[in-house]
Amino acid sequence: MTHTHCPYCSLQCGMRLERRGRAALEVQAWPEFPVNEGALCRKGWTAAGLRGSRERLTSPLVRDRASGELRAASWDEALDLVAARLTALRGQHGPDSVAVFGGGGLTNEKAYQLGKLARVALGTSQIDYNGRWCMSSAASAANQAFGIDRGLPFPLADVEGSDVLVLVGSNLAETMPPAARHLDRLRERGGRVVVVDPRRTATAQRADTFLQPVPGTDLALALGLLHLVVARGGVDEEYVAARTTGFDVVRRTVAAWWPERVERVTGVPASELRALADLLVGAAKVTVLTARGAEQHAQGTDTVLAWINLALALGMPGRESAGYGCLTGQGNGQGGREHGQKADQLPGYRMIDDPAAREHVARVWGVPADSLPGAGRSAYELLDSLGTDDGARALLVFGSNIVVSAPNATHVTRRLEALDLLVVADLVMSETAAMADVVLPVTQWAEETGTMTNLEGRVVLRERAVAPPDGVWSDLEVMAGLASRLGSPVAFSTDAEEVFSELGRASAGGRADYAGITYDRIREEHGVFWPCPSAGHPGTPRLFAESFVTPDGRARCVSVEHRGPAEVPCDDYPVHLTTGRVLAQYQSGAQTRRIRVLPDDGPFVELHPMLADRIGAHDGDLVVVVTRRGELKAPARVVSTIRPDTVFVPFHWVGANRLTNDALDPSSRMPEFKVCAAAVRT
Ligand SMILES: Nc1nc2c(c(=O)[nH]1)N[C@H]1C(S)=C(S)[C@@H](COP(=O)(O)OP(=O)(O)OC[C@H]3O[C@@H](n4cnc5c(=O)[nH]c(N)nc54)[C@H](O)[C@@H]3O)O[C@H]1N2
Ligand SMILES: Nc1nc2c(c(=O)[nH]1)N[C@H]1C(S)=C(S)[C@@H](COP(=O)(O)OP(=O)(O)OC[C@H]3O[C@@H](n4cnc5c(=O)[nH]c(N)nc54)[C@H](O)[C@@H]3O)O[C@H]1N2
Ligand code: SF4
Ligand SMILES: [Mo]
Repeated sequence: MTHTHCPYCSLQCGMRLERRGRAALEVQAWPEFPVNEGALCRKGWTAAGLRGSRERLTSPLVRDRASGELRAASWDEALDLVAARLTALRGQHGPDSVAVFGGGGLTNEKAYQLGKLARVALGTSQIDYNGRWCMSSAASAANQAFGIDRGLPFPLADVEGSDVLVLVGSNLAETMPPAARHLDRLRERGGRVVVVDPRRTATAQRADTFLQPVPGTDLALALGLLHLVVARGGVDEEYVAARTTGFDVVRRTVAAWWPERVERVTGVPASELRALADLLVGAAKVTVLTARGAEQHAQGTDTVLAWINLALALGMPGRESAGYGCLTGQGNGQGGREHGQKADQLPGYRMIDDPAAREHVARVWGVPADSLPGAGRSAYELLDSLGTDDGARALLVFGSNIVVSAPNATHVTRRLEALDLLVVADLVMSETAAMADVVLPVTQWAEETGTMTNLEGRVVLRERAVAPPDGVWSDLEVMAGLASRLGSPVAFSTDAEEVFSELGRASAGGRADYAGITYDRIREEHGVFWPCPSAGHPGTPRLFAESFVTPDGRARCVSVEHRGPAEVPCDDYPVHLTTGRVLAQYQSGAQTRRIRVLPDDGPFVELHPMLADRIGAHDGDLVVVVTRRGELKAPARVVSTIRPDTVFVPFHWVGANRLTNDALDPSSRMPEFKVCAAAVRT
């Protein structure tokens, strides 16, 4: 019996794994683990299904030059080949000709080691990861406003104590189902749940108040709410004066956002806005949580800043059971952004252009600080530059299925085709692995040990429960094998606990300080919250009670204006397209589409009966969605729960991202996954 955590989302639900026979595993409840109290969603209960799957990769594969097909190879052959080709490219075109792409599903140890592989063994600045497409706008906003980016600055269960919980662009009833019980308990206590979503989702059905804005207008909505809070005298002036700076400018900005103007932009009736503002002003404890619906926009950072301003004006952040938080998405979406796989970062959430940070990390790594490269390109910009004159010519992918999940995916796939060398480490033959020149089969979750940091900043331990299939290596072994073949000046450990203790030293003194966390402490304490700077430190479940992490300890109110989406509907593309998730599938589907008991019906187009009528489509008919970038044919799902001017397509299958817009947020570099202009026809 092994205590571990789910292989999928950021809730990192605790579960127990029981061995059945030689290799089979059975998932069982772990009721004592506080985050999910024994509950799991369908994906969690069925997670062991991929272990027995014939679709697991069990041998390295190398593309045969003559036939163009992938063929089995030994580990030595595959790694020697990769190292030789990377060395040749670096010799000819310099270190930035090799790029690395990571993922928020990787353990902390892997994410840390991947950053080190890039900076030390390859010397490249070109590393980024899929978290850029996830919560990066919220990260950018939280860093500006609070001086720190820990998605939730409090344990998730704290929301149960709120009087009003506002969920902006989160469908947690489908994306983290065990978390939905907090909504029910909050309401049993007499609290109110508010959901803001262009679709009346399963989450909205659990809400007291539902606002249904036009996609891409949450910023205007927040400005309008703050306008009304100011007008009603609802600003906590004492808190604003003592704990924030910059509110005067914000107050002036929102003066221009009267309810009728907001209604014109957002489609939310002024009466609903006024009712919500009254609810907020009358509440002692308000929590605002954003997720991808609000964040995955070219104005995602400013949108989050606007909602943070609202929370600050109401005097909430730092108060018990109140404040602002972001619902991070991937299993290690939080830890994955702290330890150096992001283009501009070193471990411990240190910035790569900070000389003191470079000195500290270089000392831990045993290399000179001036040997470390500077900041590289963000995820989409990195992919967009592949194979161009100043872009990389080789790409190593660990933990992302880019072909399915990147925006404007047809273009990105062409950039991958333009590479001299594509190397993919994966568990299965993902759509991206299928394009690779070299495929490296790696262990998964139950077959290896490592830590994850959940959406609350709680560092948890996944323990190995079963031996991996023959022929499969861990990512740490792959990285060590590559580093030595590349002539790395320092050794790379393959032992997760050893890597974790090195990571602790590298993070010491940084914003995300893990120095006091050990595997034993995690086992004993049901996880440890960072920052945890020393062995005797209890960890930090709650931040901001006394001060924020800015130089003067005050939160920054940053004045922002609504710009609207990069593409607005026109005669040719008259509706809004938005994208997202369904309960039974995870991300690009690489893992969950291979679990037979999970429904896998392919993409669909959700549209309102009025729109269906206008184009002459019935439920189940094939319809075509067209944008400036591509088209997708899929069955119509006619539902009255979506706005009549909006269509929704899940992104778990190839197709949705052929449609999406690669417009980027200027600060976070987040692509605009959640809105573009589209036409839909039969
Ligand atoms: N089942 C399942 N669960 C998952 C995942 C998965 O793939 N499948 N992935 C995990 C990951 S990595 C993430 S990031 C999280 C994501 O978790 P969520 O953010 O909850 O998921 P999404 O479905 O992407 O988007 C949430 C909602 O945003 C709405 N939305 C679309 N456009 C807008 C808009 O302009 N404004 C507002 N307010 N809402 C809008 C959509 O209708 C959708 O209901 O889920 C995690 N959990
Ligand atoms: N249209 C649209 N597109 C989106 C989004 C959206 O809402 N709409 N959401 C975006 C978001 S929030 C996210 S997070 C991304 C996610 O999109 P992806 O980055 O594609 O995420 P996954 O499907 O989880 O891909 C992980 C891949 O790594 C493999 N893998 C799993 N664990 C490991 C491991 O430990 N090591 C290695 N080497 N491989 C592993 C899996 O088998 C899989 O092939 O998609 C983004 N794309
Ligand atoms: S909610 Fe997330 S972590 Fe929990 S069982 Fe489902 S996928 Fe796994
Ligand atoms: Mo995500």
